[in-house]
Amino acid sequence: MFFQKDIETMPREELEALQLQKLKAQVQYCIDNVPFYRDRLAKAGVTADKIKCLSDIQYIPYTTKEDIRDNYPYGLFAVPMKNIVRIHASSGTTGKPTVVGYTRRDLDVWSDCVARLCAAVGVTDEDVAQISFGYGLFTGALGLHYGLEKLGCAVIPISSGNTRKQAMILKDFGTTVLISTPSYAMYMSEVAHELGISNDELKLRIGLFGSEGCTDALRDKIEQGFGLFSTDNYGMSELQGPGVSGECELRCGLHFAEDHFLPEIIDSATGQVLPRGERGELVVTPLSRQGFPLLRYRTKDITRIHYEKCACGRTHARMEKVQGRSDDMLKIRGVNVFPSQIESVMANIDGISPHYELILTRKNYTDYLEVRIEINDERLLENFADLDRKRKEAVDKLKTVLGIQAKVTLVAPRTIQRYEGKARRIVDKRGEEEA
Ligand code: DLL
Repeated sequence: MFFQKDIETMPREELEALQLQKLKAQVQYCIDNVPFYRDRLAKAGVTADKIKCLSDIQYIPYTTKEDIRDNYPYGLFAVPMKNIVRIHASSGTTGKPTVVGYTRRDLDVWSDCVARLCAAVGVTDEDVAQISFGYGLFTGALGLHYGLEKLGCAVIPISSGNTRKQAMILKDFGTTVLISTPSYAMYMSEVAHELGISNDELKLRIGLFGSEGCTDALRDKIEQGFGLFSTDNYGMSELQGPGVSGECELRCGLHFAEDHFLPEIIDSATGQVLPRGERGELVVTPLSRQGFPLLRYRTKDITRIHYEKCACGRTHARMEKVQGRSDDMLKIRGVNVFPSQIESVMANIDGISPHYELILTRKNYTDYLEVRIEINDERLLENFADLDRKRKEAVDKLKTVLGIQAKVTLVAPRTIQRYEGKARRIVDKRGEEEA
């Protein structure tokens, strides 16, 4: 099913002509309204007139998360605050979030993109959609919310957490579409069954999952657990949130909303654009942004793009499921966590060494983080009260910076392995439960 069929099935030639026209306009818009881009593009010698074909985008410098951070909080906004009607944010590498502003038109485009990916997997105005993403600065919940409303669904804004209540609502409200991370969906299905709720009592038919990766094994388990059709959608707050790309019913890649986003794949080490079909880092230029325009944003997500027309009729390019990241960002319970954030928290606690290990596990399809870190002075081990005070301090500080609860284990000096090359500080055991 289509939400905007003319656009979604537009012949590629027309689509690329539209992209070119929008790209030129966006470059001019950035020069006119964002001092950062005015300087950057002037230094690079780029003007809108110099962009004659889509591949001329290569002359535009990349924008990175650091650029956004350097302009914290509103330095890259292109409109006065009176035209901003919504602000979202995502966690950054230093604990300062990256802040994103939307005009009314940005929200409208956003909800169109989301409505498209929902319609593409068969969601209609007859559906009852339970949104089990956390409402807040995170873009997942409100992004899906407005897209589903635009499609005419009955939206249940339950937010995340309180899983027993989620299960009860699934059953009592006749939820047909579930929106969450895949791991939370899996957990919810187990809780529902523990409560004696069988799939026959549920009306669930579609799962719209995203914000973190989902292996085929987990997807199969969710489908069996809930008896629904599980689909994947991708996005990131800097680019708007969800709605950047999503699977259609054929599940053979995630279609970009290519009239609003121009994707490229680059070699993350050299910054070179890679030929079509090769795997590398995804770079995206939003083409319709008013509040917070970005040119060639480096997502750090690794994927590949296919340009052949899909059997569903859509002409918009498809990206493969995200295969990893070129940086060390971790997604823990849907929250972005950088090991460097943990490092900087620990560096500010007296008596704690810089040697640490992050252990990620998954139980009941929920992620857990344990930070094992050495103390500097063995004598601390003899004083339980002091040791425990330090541990609590670390837990509290991590909670403030990361927004999630972590277990902290303080260990004796020189007990954490040392590496001669690149330290392998992350022990990710989350795949083990799924196997
Ligand atoms: O996770 C936006 C979103 C919300 C997408 C709800 C889909 C559904 P951030 O919190 O900024 O935004 O995190 C963005 O999450 O760079 C990827 O590494 C990862 N990610 C998002 N969707 C997927 C997915 C939202 N479908 C970061 N598969 C991105 C794998 C995903 N990873």
